[in-house]
Amino acid sequence: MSMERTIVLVKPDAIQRGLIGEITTRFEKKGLKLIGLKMMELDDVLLREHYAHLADKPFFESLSNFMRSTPVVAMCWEGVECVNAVRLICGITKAREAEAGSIRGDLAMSVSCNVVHASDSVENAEAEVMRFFNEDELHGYDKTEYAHVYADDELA
Ligand code: IDP
Ligand code: MG
Repeated sequence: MSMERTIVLVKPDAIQRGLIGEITTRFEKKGLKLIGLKMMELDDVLLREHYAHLADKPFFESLSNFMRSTPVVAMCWEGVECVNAVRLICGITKAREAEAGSIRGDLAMSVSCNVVHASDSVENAEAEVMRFFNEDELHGYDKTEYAHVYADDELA
């Protein structure tokens, strides 16, 4: 089983609505390890790269404006196969149809203002870790809780 890293962004709607703590708590309670955390402003160049798969969509401009409307909180989480686990915790893009219990399912109603971003594959997660964090902003430490979150063979 592979130890993975993934990126979560707390989006401007969540910043405005005071949901940073609520969102962070869900990943902490899941048993994930926080290895990077910062508030940052996203610029056009970064957003064009980050949302390259949406560049020709009619909503790209408003998405970009939305993502630049406040700073975001960027987090890097680590855990066994955590890329998929974090996506499940976030829920599907269209928040009003997202499963109850997920962050989007519980906290949002919109397709665009859906409170969080999460990396969607192991490959994209690694690229996004590099995109949002410098190496010296990622912290290695022994999370003693791991002994209770995982069985020994899952950590081997
Ligand atoms: P994801 O965030 O669930 O991975 P993506 O398809 O990668 O979804 O889209 C990135 C972000 O672009 C969404 O989270 C949302 O904020 C915005 N977005 C996606 N589709 C639409 C749309 O149809 N209308 C408006 N905004 C959209
Ligand atoms: Mg996406």
